[in-house]
Amino acid sequence: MPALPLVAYANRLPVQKIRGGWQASAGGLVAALRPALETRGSAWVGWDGGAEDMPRRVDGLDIELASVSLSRREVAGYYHGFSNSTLWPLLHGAIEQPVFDPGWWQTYAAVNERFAAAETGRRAIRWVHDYQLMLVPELLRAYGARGPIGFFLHTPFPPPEVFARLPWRAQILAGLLGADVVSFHTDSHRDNFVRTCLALRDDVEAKADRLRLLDANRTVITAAHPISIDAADFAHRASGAGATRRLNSLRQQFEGRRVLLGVDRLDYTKGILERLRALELLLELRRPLRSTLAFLQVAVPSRGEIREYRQLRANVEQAVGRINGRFTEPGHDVPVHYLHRGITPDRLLAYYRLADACLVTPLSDGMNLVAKEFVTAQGATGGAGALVLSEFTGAAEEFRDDALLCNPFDVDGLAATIELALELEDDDRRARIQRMAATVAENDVYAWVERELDLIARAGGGTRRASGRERSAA
Ligand code: ADQ
Repeated sequence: MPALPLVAYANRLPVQKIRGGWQASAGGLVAALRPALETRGSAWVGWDGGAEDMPRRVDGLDIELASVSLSRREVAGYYHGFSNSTLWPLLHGAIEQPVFDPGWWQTYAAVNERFAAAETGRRAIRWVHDYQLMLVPELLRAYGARGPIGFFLHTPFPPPEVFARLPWRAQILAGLLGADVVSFHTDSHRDNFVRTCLALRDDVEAKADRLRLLDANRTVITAAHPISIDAADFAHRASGAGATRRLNSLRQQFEGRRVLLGVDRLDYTKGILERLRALELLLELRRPLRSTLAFLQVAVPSRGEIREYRQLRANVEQAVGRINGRFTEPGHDVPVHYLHRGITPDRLLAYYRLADACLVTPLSDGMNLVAKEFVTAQGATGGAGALVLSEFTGAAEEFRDDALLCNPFDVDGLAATIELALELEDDDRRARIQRMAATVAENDVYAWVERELDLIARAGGGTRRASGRERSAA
């Protein structure tokens, strides 16, 4: 692990408000970065989320918080606007129409400048996260920040002909190419990025994992490092008393029914409507399943400020009502159990253990951690659940051999795959789960952090660990 301090950049700071103060938030990225950050006197730059009393330090978290405050107008333009209504749909292959608004773009650029200016003093490894901050790498370089710069994109990167629609494509590419390392979850996202750079810029040459910027006389390394979860902790909690207690009562509630599970943020990329249509078709074709199957969909409220998300919620609720209206037998349970809310970690673990099959069917998804959580929870407890997994998730690259892959746009095909998931022999399903759980355990989130930071530290030039040869290559 490299020894320079680390400055992380992400949209939000890694803390949440509790009664009487602040504490480290429970999110996966925070937990994953914490060991690397806390051992080196490090900092995290992020939006304060509107809090007026954000402290510089929080008890129990040895990280300096460099907060960026945003006005309501900035939140509207930078966050709801350009990040979530322009870049998010564009990066997911324009499955919803991206909105191109010059005012949002200007606000996004101005807010990215504020993030970049927040912390430039010390020599450090700078690790910038995700689509909200795509201009930050170049800005850091322009502001003279010392030390190597890495960027990790948590979403997919689309093919050049889709990215090329963005009126500010040149600026976004220049922003990213300010980094020494630009990383993605998968080779196909990385290849799309490399092809886009070659198509849209005439000063770039590509050789293996290196992009040579001829005018700037610099090299940018591209990488594919799939993110993961804290597998050991997840496995431990999955078999813990809290999850087991909840599982026992769920087993009683769902007695006599096989359970299909969906767990997602309520987002149009996640393919929830397509999943419901496939279930509807299955119940239409296979009458006996109407009284022996339950579909449990947990949908975490998300981005309700944006019209497409409100529309999605209405469409999902309409579909759930339609399916339950069509297939509920009087006196029996409904086929679709729909929870529009977040749930506690133990409850989530109990659902993962309960499920006969988990339906992870996004239309497009950078990685999808739900798939990794499901196989880990099942694997740790001897489960024999099946994973139905969209081809269009990053996770499909790692689980290609053992998940039941599907094309979520093909409703008939998806219905058939769900049926197959229910029909596989238990031994076969258990063996598949064990192999997928082993893959996650071998490549956990700490391995991901280490691979990323090692590469950034070596690539950036001027760090203590970089050899002369590597420095001249960079
Ligand atoms: P997301 O789009 O948010 O992440 P995902 O990777 O599935 O998608 O992570 C969702 C997380 O939220 C999981 O850890 C899950 O347990 C949790 N969660 C979901 N529903 C919940 C509920 N009802 N209650 C409580 N917790 C719930 C983005 C990208 C992904 C990429 C990640 C990480 O879109 O492609 O995998 O970042 O890089």
